[in-house]
Amino acid sequence: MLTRFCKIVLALMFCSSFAVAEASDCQGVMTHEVQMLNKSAADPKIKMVFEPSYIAIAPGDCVKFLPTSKGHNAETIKKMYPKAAKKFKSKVNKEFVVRLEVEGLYGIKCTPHYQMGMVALIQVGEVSEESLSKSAKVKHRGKAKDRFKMLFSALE
Ligand SMILES: [Cu+2]
Repeated sequence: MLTRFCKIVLALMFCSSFAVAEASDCQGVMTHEVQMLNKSAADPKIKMVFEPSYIAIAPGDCVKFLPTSKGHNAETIKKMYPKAAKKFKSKVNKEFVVRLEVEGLYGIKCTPHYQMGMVALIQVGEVSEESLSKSAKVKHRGKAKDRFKMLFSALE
């Protein structure tokens, strides 16, 4: 029989193995790189940007966010990722890899620069008309509004 102490230790081991699972899950898996930039390489007039800011990937692929410029991170936006998927939030200035297994559309923001329009869309597998229009209806503030309008208009 397990003592209470053993059960707690087991629980901790279980949890910590989950916490590191994301990065190691991506070894040998198709990985798509997204740069986090102060200035767009394609158009220097565009500041604070994920590049590319839209990618379509297969379920189970990984996305690697690269801190090419300083001061950025990547975080899922509320109501803009599939219900069965896990939200995530990376640390500022750190490279971050995440495996996206649940099909659907993921809205991503840089936490410090959301208002400045630093947002991205990741499409995983097929996205239904319904979930596309639901995601497009989410309200945004500042420049995020215009950037999402552009991103969604390219999808429709
Ligand atoms: Cu940023």
